Amino acid sequence: MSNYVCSKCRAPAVFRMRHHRLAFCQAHYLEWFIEQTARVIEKYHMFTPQDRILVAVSGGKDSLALWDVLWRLGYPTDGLYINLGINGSDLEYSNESEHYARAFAEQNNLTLRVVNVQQSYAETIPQLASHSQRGRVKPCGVCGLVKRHIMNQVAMDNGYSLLTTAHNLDDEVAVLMGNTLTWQVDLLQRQSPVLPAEDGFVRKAKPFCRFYERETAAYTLLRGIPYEEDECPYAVGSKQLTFKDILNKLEETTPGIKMNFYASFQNARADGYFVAPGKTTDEPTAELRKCPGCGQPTTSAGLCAFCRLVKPA
Ligand code: Q46
Ligand code: ZN
Ligand code: ZN
Repeated sequence: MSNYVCSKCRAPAVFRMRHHRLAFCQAHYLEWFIEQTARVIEKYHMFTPQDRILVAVSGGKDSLALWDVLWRLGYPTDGLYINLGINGSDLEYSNESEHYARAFAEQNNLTLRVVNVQQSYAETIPQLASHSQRGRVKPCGVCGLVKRHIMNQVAMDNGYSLLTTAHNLDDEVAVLMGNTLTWQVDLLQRQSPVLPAEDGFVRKAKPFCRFYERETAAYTLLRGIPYEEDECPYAVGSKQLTFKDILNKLEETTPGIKMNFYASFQNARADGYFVAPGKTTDEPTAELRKCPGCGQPTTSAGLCAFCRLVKPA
């Protein structure tokens, strides 16, 4: 890296981005990263300082970086940490992650809301998954369902106008690849950097959707934010990671291909390529009803999938 100099001040660079043809020293990288986030927020009309923002925080590098950048930009934010109860003898993944989320909030004098799945619903995610999985090994489907439900519920119950998540470009293109391979038009239609609020659903935004994973990691490291370095044990061998590997190989030979894939897709989406007849781009394709159990919107005729899965503790 010492061969490169900062594009702004000519000091030795600590981080280089080939696809942008930029390299930065520590101070100018942190500055650039915050400016780029502000640009994305503006470009997609994500939110304004008048919003009350709930940041989904996992204790990992991306979500803590997002919370850090948003408060530095002056947005009013609270964090939400969901303890999934994924704790084993080798790795107390959920408890360790909670520790990092709490430490960050404390250090920066920010409010963190914590929902403990086991305390609220009597069972951990692996336990909930074990009797609803029909032989599947990974609890990720159940985990995703529970997290989406809790995030929306906490946001709606506490008057937040917006939920932000720290999905980065690598996450987005891996999902895009999966949805494209199976040609899930309804999911493609809704894979947007920002989803407007609709009856019972809070507005959602992904301010990091145009950052490569290594860029968000560099921000967290250069800012010196302690975070949970271990991955969730259930992430190993996931389809998402396989897609990420393939896309990383493509990126090595063609720098910028991930950004191109994502940006071209967003242009096509904005041009209405994935719109069902008679719909606008952000409308759900299926009709929604109110769940009689929790009040959240659902496509089911009776209880929603979450209420069928859990019983309050
Ligand atoms: S936390 Fe949950 Fe992920 Fe772990 S169990 Fe799967 S979905 S891998 S983002
Ligand atoms: Zn510099
Ligand atoms: Zn419900």
